[in-house]
Amino acid sequence: MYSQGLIGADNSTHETPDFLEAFLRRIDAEEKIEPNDAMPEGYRRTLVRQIGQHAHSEVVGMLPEGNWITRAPSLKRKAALLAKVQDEGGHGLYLYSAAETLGVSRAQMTEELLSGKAKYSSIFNYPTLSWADIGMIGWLVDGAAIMNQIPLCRCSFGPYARAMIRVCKEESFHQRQGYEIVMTLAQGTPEQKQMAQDSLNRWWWPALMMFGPHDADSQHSDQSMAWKIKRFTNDELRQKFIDATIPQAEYLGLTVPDPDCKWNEDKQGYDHGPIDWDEFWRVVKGGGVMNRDRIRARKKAWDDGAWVREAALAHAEKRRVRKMAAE
Ligand code: BYC
Repeated sequence: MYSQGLIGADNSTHETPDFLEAFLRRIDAEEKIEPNDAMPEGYRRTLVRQIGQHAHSEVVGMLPEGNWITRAPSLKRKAALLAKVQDEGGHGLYLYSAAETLGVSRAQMTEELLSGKAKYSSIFNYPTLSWADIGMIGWLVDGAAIMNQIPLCRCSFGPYARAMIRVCKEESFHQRQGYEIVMTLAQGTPEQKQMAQDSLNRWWWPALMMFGPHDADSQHSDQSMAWKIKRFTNDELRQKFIDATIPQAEYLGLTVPDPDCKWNEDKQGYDHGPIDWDEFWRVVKGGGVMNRDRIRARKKAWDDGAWVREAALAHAEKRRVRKMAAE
């Protein structure tokens, strides 16, 4: 379908109606847009915002799980958790690189994160209070991330879509290791099962919030769908996640903390109770339990890493000068 009427016309001189129409024709023909292609400024800005926030989420997401590396209950669990946290760091790097192809530097993106201008996923502002939370993050948080990211493998912007293919493969392993941790607890002693249930009670609603506001309140969805950056709306993905996850909870013998969650024969999916959007916006705007800690940790990491960046630049400069002298 030709998605007329949703083009983000900008004041840029090259954004003539002919240019914008030709751009949308490429999108509608499922052509990938590459970094050096001409693109509307709004398309570029939307991608920088989303990919940058996605990268920040991966890196900030290392913190709640990193908190448990020294306290993992066995060597096997520690090794798997270490590898998972390292994978998340790698995802952040692919994503920062994808955003850099759009003309924004990693330093700029980091500055926006540290100043509070750029967001990161609300989910990482909740604390990890027990070992069960590590299982719950893998099962629910990576599960929600996969539901959101599989369609991003078909995003119209080539570098983002390609980065997502590898990310999704790794997230799928993360989801399974999380589910296995929760299964072990759910099949363990009554205290272990209770620990898993308590953790599910705390993480269920924040996991549903990861998909973003209801469609009616989503500022960017219509335009992002027209540009094929997003392929499904926030509510569509949230529904798919609920439908996939409730049978998994039933298999574990755990119950989601939502008395209104029931199978609806007519829609062939589960209904759910109201989401506390006041809590969501409070957390997104910095009022969650862990917001300050997370930003403080990222600022410390950035400041502590200054000497590495300086040394790498000095080394690159030295090589450049030597190469020039040799030519
Ligand atoms: N948290 O118009 P909307 C992971 C913001 S990490 C915070 O619907 P859009 C993992 C939104 O940014 C997975 N903010 O926006 C890592 C916008 O504000 P701005 C992270 C949120 O962009 C470690 C405003 O609300 N995944 O996998 O069309 C361990 C209005 O929203 C949230 C991604 O980042 C939120 N939950 O849709 C384990 C996926 N939701 O920007 C796992 C890529 C909304 O105007 N991102 N906002 O200031 C996306 O798919 C989309 O950006 C979203 C939001 C679906 C999140």
